[in-house]
Amino acid sequence: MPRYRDLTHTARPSDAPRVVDPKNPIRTTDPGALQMLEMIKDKNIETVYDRVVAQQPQCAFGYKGICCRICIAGPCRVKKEDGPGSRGICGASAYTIVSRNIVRMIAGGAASHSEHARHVLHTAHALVDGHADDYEIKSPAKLHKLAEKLGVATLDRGDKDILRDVVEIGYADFGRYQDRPLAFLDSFMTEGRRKKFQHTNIMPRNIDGSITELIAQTAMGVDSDPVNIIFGGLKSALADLGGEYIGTNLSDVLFGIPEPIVSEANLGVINPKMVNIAVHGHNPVLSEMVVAAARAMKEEAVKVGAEGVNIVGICCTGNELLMREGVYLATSSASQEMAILTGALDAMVVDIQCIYPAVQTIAECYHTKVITTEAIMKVPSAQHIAFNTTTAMEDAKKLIKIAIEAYKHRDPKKISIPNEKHKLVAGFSVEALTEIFSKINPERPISVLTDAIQSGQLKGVCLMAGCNNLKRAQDESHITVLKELVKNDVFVISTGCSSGAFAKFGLMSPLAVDTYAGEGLKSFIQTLEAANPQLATGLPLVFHVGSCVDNSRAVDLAVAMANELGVDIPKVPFVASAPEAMHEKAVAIGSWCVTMGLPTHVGSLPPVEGSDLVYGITTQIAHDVFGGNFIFEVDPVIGASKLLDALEYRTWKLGIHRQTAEKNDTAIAQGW
Ligand code: BF8
Ligand code: SF4
Repeated sequence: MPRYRDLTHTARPSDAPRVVDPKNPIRTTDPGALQMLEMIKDKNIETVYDRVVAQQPQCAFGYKGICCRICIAGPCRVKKEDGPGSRGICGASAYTIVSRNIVRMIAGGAASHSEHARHVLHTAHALVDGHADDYEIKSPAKLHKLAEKLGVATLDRGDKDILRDVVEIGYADFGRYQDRPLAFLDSFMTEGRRKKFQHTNIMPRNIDGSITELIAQTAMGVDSDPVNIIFGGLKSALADLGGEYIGTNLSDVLFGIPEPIVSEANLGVINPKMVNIAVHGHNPVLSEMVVAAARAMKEEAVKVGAEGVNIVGICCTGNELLMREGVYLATSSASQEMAILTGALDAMVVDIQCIYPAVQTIAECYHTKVITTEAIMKVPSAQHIAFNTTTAMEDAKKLIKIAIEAYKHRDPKKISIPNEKHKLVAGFSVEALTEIFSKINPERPISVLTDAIQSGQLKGVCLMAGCNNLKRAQDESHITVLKELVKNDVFVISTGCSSGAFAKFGLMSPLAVDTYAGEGLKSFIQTLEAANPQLATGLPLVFHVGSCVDNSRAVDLAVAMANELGVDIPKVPFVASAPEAMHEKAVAIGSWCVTMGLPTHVGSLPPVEGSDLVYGITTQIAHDVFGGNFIFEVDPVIGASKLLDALEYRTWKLGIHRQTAEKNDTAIAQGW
């Protein structure tokens, strides 16, 4: 059972307002977006900040998860405590309806992440088959490491041969029918987690089958047992993690393992003197090519009077390129429309996921071309250029040409770029972090982190992840949770739009360490810097580990810490937080975080409050079974305090168990 130091804190959220200022359209704290809103205030331009206000109040049945639309006898709503109104037409109870709805969100998330992974896999497959000449194996080291984990022979073999076998295993992971675990997932698991997943029967054997099974399990008239439904959901959540693992690792093989890199973030990175192209979405397969094409086409931009081509990123495509290429991050999820409103964005090239259809509506008031590139992602009126890995560079050049042409049609009167931008240091793959730690302890690099926690210098590690959700002002919860954690000496790693928030606010900079880090964290970072003089840039307050699929990197770190400490993940002082979760992908990630044994804070309530049973399973019983649990808390200060309690409890218990093991000369206790 989770325990909180403040006795007024319970597994239920505080009574902080669920939707802050429901009528206030200034629903952002991002300084770049705020400047933009000021610039357009008399222009009658509709943005996401207006639409979220227009949607208030939102449907309470949907909010609590007690509206069922799974068959067309419905929609059915749970309207009463008892009697016929307390169930759907088929007799489904609140707990059935709530659990079915939430696990279908996990299926959506798993499908999204794995679709991304499948594309990277197809690209690697095309490369080994000789149909993707514009790509290469940029990191043979990563390939060899991955092959070793997957049991693929490497001795006296060419890299393409090795990659072919790795790709085959990846494809098998999508559709395996033999009773064997998903290979990519199994390859990095701790022994304790492996046993737990087998024992609870949630170890997936494939990705596609887990998702399909879950949709079938939750169809009208199939499973009505909420516990069984939730366990089905957790199997898909683990399939989601397997997909993320494929995505991250193969992207590293094809595009390189991220290393510390300097860049800048917020709307001020849009350069009025250059052809500006925003790449938006998630998939590095396309955007890496756009970056390469832009470098090659500088002269064509100069011919139309620009100084060159400036690629800027939005959302996780932005994170992928920031991590590996140092490409500027223009903005993140909720403020994506703002990039077009600068009047200086010549094209927005999108791939998949988190792209508001509204970008096209806004682009029509400007010269900006929105270009979709994937068969499953089109927007009415936007131009579609099918992107093909076989003709990748040619396709990317076509996109740049469209942007250069659009540049000629800019309206100078409409250009207004916020002057907001901040320096940052990103690129902290687990390999990069390990390298930094190894300068202090080359034999056991991760002990540098775990020793700092056990000595009390650090309180633990927190993964901060997730989206924007405008029920509260954009980025406010990300920033507040981060400040509370670092003030209390937590080593924070971040992904996705959480990273976006920190980058845009200047908190991903070495300069922020002095201002915001507690004494323990500050001295820890200073020790790392002193041991790593080659990192001329210094180290940031918060360590960017990548895009949303790169949450798998956080698991790699948690596993490495567990192995170093000789325990399973539920005993490691490691927590997660998604202060502004929005997407189905976030529901899938949060669910596998809990299943992997992490206390996981979510700052926007998912639709589970309609069933006390489901709420109790996710926030309390999950802790007994898996060692991780959800902490649903909308107030970011209270959310952070609950995370700190979870870290403190773990460190205390770990210390007690270590002392006892040393005293009695036994192995460390594994219970949590
Ligand atoms: O995949 S954090 S809003 S961009 S879903 Fe989307 Fe959420 Fe951003 Fe990245 Ni992740
Ligand atoms: Fe209503 Fe049952 Fe159909 Fe859901 S499955 S819409 S509760 S009849």
